[in-house]
Amino acid sequence: MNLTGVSAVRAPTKMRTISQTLPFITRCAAIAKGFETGHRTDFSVEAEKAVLVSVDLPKRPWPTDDPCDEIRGLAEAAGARVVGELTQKRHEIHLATYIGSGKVGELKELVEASDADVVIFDNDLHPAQGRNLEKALGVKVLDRSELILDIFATRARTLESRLQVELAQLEYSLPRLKNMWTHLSRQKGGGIGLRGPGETQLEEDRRLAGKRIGDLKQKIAEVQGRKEREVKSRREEFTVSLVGYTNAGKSRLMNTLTKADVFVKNQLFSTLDTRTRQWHIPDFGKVLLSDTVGFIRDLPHHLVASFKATLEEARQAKLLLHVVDASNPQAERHIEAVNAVLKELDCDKNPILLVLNKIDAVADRTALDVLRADHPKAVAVSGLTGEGIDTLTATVVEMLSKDFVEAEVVASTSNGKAIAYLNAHAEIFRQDYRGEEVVFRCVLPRHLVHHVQATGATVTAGK
Ligand SMILES: Nc1nc2c(ncn2[C@@H]2O[C@H](COP(=O)(O)OP(=O)(O)OP(=O)(O)O)[C@@H](O)[C@H]2O)c(=O)[nH]1
Ligand SMILES: [Mg+2]
Repeated sequence: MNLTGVSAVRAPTKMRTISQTLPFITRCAAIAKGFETGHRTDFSVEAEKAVLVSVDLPKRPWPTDDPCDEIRGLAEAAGARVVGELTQKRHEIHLATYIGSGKVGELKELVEASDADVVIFDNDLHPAQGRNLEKALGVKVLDRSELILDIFATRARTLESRLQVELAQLEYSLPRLKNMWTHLSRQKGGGIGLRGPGETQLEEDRRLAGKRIGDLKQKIAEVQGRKEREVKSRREEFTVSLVGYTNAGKSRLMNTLTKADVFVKNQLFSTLDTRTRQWHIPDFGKVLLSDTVGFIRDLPHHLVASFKATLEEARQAKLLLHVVDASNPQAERHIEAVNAVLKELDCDKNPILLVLNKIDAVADRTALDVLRADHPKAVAVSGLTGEGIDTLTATVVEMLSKDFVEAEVVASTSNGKAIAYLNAHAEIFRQDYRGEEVVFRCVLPRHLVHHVQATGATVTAGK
């Protein structure tokens, strides 16, 4: 059988191992919650056989000649085994089923032939479309946002990220409740204007879901407040955040720079929680480096909103290192997608240094030259081999140093506060005693000048 656009069945992919501890608890909670509220929270695809569908639309064209590349990575990251793929180019979506009826027939054949348990769309479906497709295909149908939410749900480890994911999932599901119950009440013979059981249930579900959303928002606000205070307390430090597309190599770079041992894996969304480590730069000092959650194109909006607390470090960082996998043919698109999320998070005003990573793995040197030409200020490195790390370090120092001032500070010898402050935050070249006074010649972070002045010391800049 030769089905147009259907790729050969792929070899089985490896099963998820890292998320096997938490998902069970998370899922039980999700299922219990779904049971309580009557809405579908089972986005899970772990260990399921999946058929992928990608639709090319004028507004959302395929980025590569392998249209399922990214959704395949996502499905595998969620633990699914990809058993088939189907693609279609359309001018506009089919209102009822997203893809045309002929294609639905083809998809059904593929699902049956491959004995698939789930169909995953690379596009976002309207709830009614998902439902119609499920009816026609006889298997669970998920869209891209649901899949991303599932990955986040199974990877969330800290209380903070679990709260954030639950909120995103609930907010995603809430507008879908109505459709679901309208559908059921129609099945039960209820009609417009009739307050059938579905309608009562819908109200009850909405109330429960709304209450839970309120509780979650309050808890997240508490976490966010704590986090903001914690991050602000580090404002006297040099804070640098690694941001970038998922799988760009942020965690590997963090390990290379700080000799840390954070989790690195060739899969999408390995990191969900921000980790901060000290990075000692010789002749400069201590920098606090944070590794953050990766971004992806079309990241579900609710997820971005709820992950603001996790990204607080990035929001308040003095410098962002935007890491991009330069060996990926989609590097330029990844840069655009990351910039869009940074904008949404209000991080785009922070100084940003683009880091072209994985240069050891670049097969097409011309593509790298194009990237370099388009981003002349970018630094090319390999987190794996260490190539370019010295240049990266020097550039970071240069960018952070812009915020420095050479100064002469005069303090009373009894001003222990000023002396301790300078010892902690300044690079001191000379220290002379003049009677009751001590004179420091030092380099001081510009934003700390007023803190030194507040101790009663006199600061004369530019000496
Ligand atoms: N060849 C090569 N591979 C690299 C390099 N840096 C990272 N990798 C690999 O790329 C994969 C992803 O690396 P991570 O550091 O986990 O990527 P990440 O950006 O933290 O990914 P998420 O946390 O999922 O967003 C791993 O298999 C790494 O070993 C590099 O410089 N060269
Ligand atoms: Mg990571």
